[in-house]
Amino acid sequence: MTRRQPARARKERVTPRRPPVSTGSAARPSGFLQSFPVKSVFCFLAGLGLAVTGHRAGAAPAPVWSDEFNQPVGSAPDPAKWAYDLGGSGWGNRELEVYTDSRDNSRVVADPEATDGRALAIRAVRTAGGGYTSARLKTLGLFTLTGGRIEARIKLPRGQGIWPAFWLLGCDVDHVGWPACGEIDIMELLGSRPGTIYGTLHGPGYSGAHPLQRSFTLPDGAVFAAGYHVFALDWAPDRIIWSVDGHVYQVRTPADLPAGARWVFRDRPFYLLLNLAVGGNWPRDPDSTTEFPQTLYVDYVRVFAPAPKP
Ligand SMILES: [Ca+2]
Repeated sequence: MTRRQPARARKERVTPRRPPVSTGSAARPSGFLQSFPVKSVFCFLAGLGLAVTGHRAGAAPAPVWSDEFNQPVGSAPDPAKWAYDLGGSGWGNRELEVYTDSRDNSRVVADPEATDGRALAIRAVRTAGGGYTSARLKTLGLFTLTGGRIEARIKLPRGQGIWPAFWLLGCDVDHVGWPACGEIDIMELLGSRPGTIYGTLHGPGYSGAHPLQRSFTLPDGAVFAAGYHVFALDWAPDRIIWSVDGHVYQVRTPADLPAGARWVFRDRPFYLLLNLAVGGNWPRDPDSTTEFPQTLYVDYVRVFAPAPKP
């Protein structure tokens, strides 16, 4: 396992995530001061809402939030559910892509392999000038959660320098910084190792060179680009479980933390992200073997409420 590499890549990942030019609350410095209280209140209310809906007696096990990505082909991701991170600052990892809100980089497409025939496609494109564009979607300001089951059915891209991710970030990242805000990576893949995915926790005292991380590799040389797989996180206040297609490959509790470190995944709101990066400290840059465009297909994302307390 190359744990030092991803750790180093992630060490600076979050704090510089703001694009150099962006909109609304992402602008600094005034945007930071003005937007944080709004985001915080929203995160609190959204988290509270999830907690409330999760304890309805006798409720059927339906998602409390989901996107089936079954809008008309060509549609943008639902703006009521997803916002964009925009720009190309490298995101603290020396990534090469510029994130856009263009339909070139994110749209609903027809896919017979999707459960409902349609999926979100996040596409990394090489531009005529030799750069790359892609997309990074987030639910910040629209939906947050403090636990439960999160799952997504995803068909992954491949190739040297290709780095897709489905993950969670603490809503207070702008206030407390990273890694104090906490980061839960439900699934990351390096396109140079297309049969292996990673699940990771980053927090204060266990990021940088020492995140909590395990990988899962498909048997018999199979690759994640060959079809859809379900990546899930079962998140209780003091236990986080990662699985692929129902196979659990990692369980983490506060007992796994380094001495004196703080578990930052209890009763704090997080938001979802889906992105497709190109290059960066961990995957390294694309090379002559990398084919573009590369596409991350998402059939659905579903969030289920935490199990009621006995
Ligand atoms: Ca779908």
